[in-house]
This record gives sequence, C-alpha cells and structure tokens, in this order.
Amino acid sequence: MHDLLQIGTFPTQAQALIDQEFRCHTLEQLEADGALRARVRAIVTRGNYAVPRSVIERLPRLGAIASMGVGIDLIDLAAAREHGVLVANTPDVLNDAVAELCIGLLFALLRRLPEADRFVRAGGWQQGVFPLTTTLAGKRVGIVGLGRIGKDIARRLEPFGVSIAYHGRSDQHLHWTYQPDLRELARDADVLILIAPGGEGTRRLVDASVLDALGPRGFLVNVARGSVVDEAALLAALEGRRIAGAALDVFENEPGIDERFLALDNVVLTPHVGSATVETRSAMARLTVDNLRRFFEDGTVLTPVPAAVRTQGRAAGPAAA
Ligand code: NAP
Ligand code: 8YV
Repeated sequence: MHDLLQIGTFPTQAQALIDQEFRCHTLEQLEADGALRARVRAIVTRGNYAVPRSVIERLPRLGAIASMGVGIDLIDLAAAREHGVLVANTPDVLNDAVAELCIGLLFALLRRLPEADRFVRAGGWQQGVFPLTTTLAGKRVGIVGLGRIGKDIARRLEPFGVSIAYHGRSDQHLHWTYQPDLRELARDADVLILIAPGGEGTRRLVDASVLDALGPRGFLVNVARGSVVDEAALLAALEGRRIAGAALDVFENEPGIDERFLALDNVVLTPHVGSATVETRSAMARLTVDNLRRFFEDGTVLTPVPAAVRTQGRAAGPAAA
C-alpha cells in the first residue's frame, strides 16, 4: 500500500474508499517520522482545505496532489508547478448536483420558500396571508463563469423562459449573449449567478459597484466561492435593500459565517453543499482514488488541472474548514 498525506476530513464512504487502497497519514504523523515523510509521493485532500507551499516543500518525493472537488483555489499551484507536482481535481462528475443546487436556491430565493415553510410551521397561515413573491419566467439572468457547471445551469434555466447572458474573460461564441463588462451584465440582469473559480483572479470581482448595478430589484446567487464577492459590500447592500436578496452556498470565512447574514430576511443560506449528494460525492471519491491509482501506476493522472490554469496559480489563501 502506498502512503499518502491526507489533508482534511472526508465523508465516511469516501474515506473508506481511499483506505481500501492507500495508507493515509496526517501532517503531524509525517513530522514525527522523517523516513515516512521522505517516502510520501502524493497528497489527498478536498477543495475546501489549503495545500500551502510549506507543505509541498516539506515532502521531497511529492509528485501529485489529488483533490476531491473541482475548485483548486486553495492549492498553491505555483509551488506545485515549481516542484513538478501534478494537481488532479474532479471536474464534471459534480456538474449535475451543483447546477441543481443553484436552480433550487434560485427558486428558494425568488419564491421565499424557506420563509414560507417557517410561516406555515409557526401558524402564520391562520393569522394572515404570505406576501406575494416574484416569478422566474421572463427574468434576465446573468451568469458569471460559463464553464462546465455554468453551462449546465444555463441549459437547465432555458426551459423556464428566461433570457441568458454571461460574463467571463472570453467570448465563447455561444447562443447566449456574451457581456465582457461585468457591471453591464449586472445592470441588465434581474438575477446574477456566480459560478466562476475562486482565487486571486476573481477575488472580490463582485464589489459594491457590481451590486449597485444589479440594483434594488436584482437577486444574487453565489455557488462559486465566497472570495468572489466583497462580503462587506454584499452585507451592506442587503441590509440597505440596495439589492433585493441573495442565495449563498459559499462564504468568505466558512464555516464561520458573519452573523449579520443571520438577521436578514432577504437571504437564503446553505452550508457549501453544491456537490453534497450521495451519488455525486461517491463519484468524486472514486475519481480521486482513480487519479491516485493512476499516478502510482504510471506517474500520470486521469483529470489533471490543465497547465493553462496551473500557470495562473498564485499562493493559496488561509485554510477553510
Ligand atoms: P470551469 O469549467 O473551469 O469554468 C470556470 C468558468 O469561469 C470559465 O467559463 C471561465 O471562463 C470563467 N472564469 C475564469 N476566470 C474568470 C474571471 N476572472 N472572471 C470571470 N469569469 C472567469 O469550472 P467549473 O467546473 O464550472 O467550476 C467552477 C467553480 O465552481 C469551481 O472552481 C468552484 O470554485 C465552484 N464550485 C462550487 C461548488 C459548491 O459546492 N458550491 C461545487 C463545485 C464547484 P473564461 O476562461 O472565459 O474567463
Ligand atoms: C466541495 C467544491 O466543497 O468541488 C468544489 O470545488 O466546492 C465542493 O465540491 C468539496 O471540495 C468536496 O470535497
């Protein structure tokens, strides 16, 4: 059995799958055993844990980092590249689950479903009527980051009778409208959906000016990363009703959450559960193990993070739990 450094905890089934084929060690165990540390050739981790340069440089034989998740914003890609370390993630197998959560959040936000549920449970129906909400049909949706998941979200939205535009660094020449200016996209949207990668390139991309462009009738859905939004500006916009509301699966300091969100009635909050279905998490775990197995077989991985993405890598931020 090959030895791995494991960073973070995994769901029980995923851990069992990894443990069938590999012997996992914590960083503390490796620090206590220099010979073991010198043997370790791969790290297994998840998208919400940091893999900093200091760890990469602590393992002299490190050749691969296999992350269970598609987002690699917390891995120090520059350090990995410098040391010839492959980075593998789990793209595509989670698209359905994340796109479904996004659509679910969107309806929960527009139709105020969590609040309606609380209203019924608290006996509010016997006292009065629930306020009218707003319909998705006819709305203009702007998607920030029309990649694998973004396209699946757009495809799922089409039958609801919305118009769709997107923003990214490049025009993909699709039948949806490309908008190179994010503020213009927000100005022309009733709903702004974020599903771009996190990291330095997108840090606080959605700032006060974008939120003001979205305006008091506009809704924000963030299933990307907390870092993509200026959270202080978002809280101010929500509190001041300068945007209509937000549905958020991701936060700047998760799982710590700014308590000001909890007092708001114009937000729907979920605990980073985009990919958290039994089917998807087991597919992600299988792909992670397949990547590791392949690495130990022939030094390659099945789903490497492409070189173009890896060369944009910057130092990773602090660990999220
Ligand atoms: P992907 O296929 O790489 O797509 C990313 C898209 O973002 C691309 O279309 C890219 O287009 C765009 N983009 C990159 N940099 C940008 C920038 N600076 N400004 C605007 N757009 C930019 O990735 P994916 O598989 O769809 O995943 C997207 C992200 O979703 C992940 O990185 C992760 O952070 C997040 N995610 C969240 C959950 C959750 O549980 N909530 C689950 C899975 C994934 P251009 O190259 O044209 O800019
Ligand atoms: C999870 C995610 O947080 O894939 C991602 O980028 O954000 C999620 O799927 C996680 O990494 C699952 O292990």
